[in-house]
Amino acid sequence: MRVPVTVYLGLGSNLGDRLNHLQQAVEQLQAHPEIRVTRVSSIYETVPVGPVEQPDFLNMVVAAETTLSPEELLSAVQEIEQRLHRVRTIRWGPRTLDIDILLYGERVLRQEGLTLPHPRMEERAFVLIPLLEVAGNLRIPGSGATVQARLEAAPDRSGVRKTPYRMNLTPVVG
Ligand code: A4P
Ligand code: MG
Repeated sequence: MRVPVTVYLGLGSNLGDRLNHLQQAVEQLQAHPEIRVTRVSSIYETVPVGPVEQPDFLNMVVAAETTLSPEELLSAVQEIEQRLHRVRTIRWGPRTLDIDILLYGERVLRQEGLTLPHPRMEERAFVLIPLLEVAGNLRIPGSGATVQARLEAAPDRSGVRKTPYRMNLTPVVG
């Protein structure tokens, strides 16, 4: 038996029914036998960061417990992205659903196709603000910085606005 690890996932959508995409993603994560979603952040409307001009995002962070390995978790979230018909045209471009693994316990990893912590999370307020809500002011493995300290330096803070939307977190039965 593997011991469950606490992970944080960043969710984003900026195409179609954005709220519904986030809701379905959380439901599908919860439905996975080896993933238990424990907390969900508020939902934020955020100005796109990066070189591509595109519509505003809805972003949120979920905390979960999982017995999957980092690689298995990446496959699981990519499968959910596929199921929600993610259209992946250009890198950093618009998408129905993006799920990033932000943190996998204390793990620091740099391998082909998977970097932990997520390589760009420490400079992104659209990740750090919802992360602070569900994780508190934890230290980010590797850099050792707190979420709050990174947030104070994040250039896109003014582009992140809390919405009144709330995600329903349906408890797992059994
Ligand atoms: N990959 C490596 N490490 C990870 C990880 N920790 N979690 C690899 C997830 N994936 C990881 O990602 C490309 C590859 O990254 C994957 O195949 C995986 O093996 P992708 O999701 O296919 O492509 P992408 O998302 O277009 O590129 P990328 O580099 O992941 O972009 P980001 O960093 O996710 O940024 N602005 C706002 N306001 N809100 C957003 O959500 N998102 C992006 C995308 C840009 N601007 C944004 C937002
Ligand atoms: Mg991504």
